[in-house]
Amino acid sequence: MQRTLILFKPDAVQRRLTGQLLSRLETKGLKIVGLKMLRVTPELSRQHYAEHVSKPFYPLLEEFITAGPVVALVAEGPKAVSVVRTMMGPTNGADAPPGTIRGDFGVSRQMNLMHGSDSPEAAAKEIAVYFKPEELLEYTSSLSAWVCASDEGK
Ligand code: IDP
Ligand code: MG
Repeated sequence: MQRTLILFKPDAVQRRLTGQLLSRLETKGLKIVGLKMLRVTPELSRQHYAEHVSKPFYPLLEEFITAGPVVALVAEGPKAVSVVRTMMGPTNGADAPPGTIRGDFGVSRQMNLMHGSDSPEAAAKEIAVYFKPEELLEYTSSLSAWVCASDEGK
């Protein structure tokens, strides 16, 4: 069982796609254990995108990610990190295949709607950055029994 950090980026919120994106995650069978709306500050952007801060595209990326509210979520499920990365598709919406979120909703390299942690290690760090422990809810979902077998976790 894994957890991953997801952001619906400002383009997704402004385009009123929050419901559709959340629905895709829920329909896939992921369990939402944390959910909130916030504004990414320049400081948080530098922390979140530390690996990209020195790249030429970073100033525009920071401008974009801080330009409006984001929705932050923690989703839980078997292989949640890779499941969400596969659902999102490649970074550039123009290259992302139909059926992926970036492929179905966008054509941009920057405005690609969604962030998903790229490894379990990154997920642990990012979850701790965006959520306090008490903001992550432990609960039993009665549908879990019909989402995967008992030896795959609930
Ligand atoms: P990822 O979100 O698919 O993991 P990364 O390469 O980690 O992609 O880049 C982080 C974010 O930075 C991307 O999701 C996108 O919003 C933006 N980005 C990545 N590469 C470029 C670029 O070449 N130009 C502009 N923005 C970019
Ligand atoms: Mg990345």
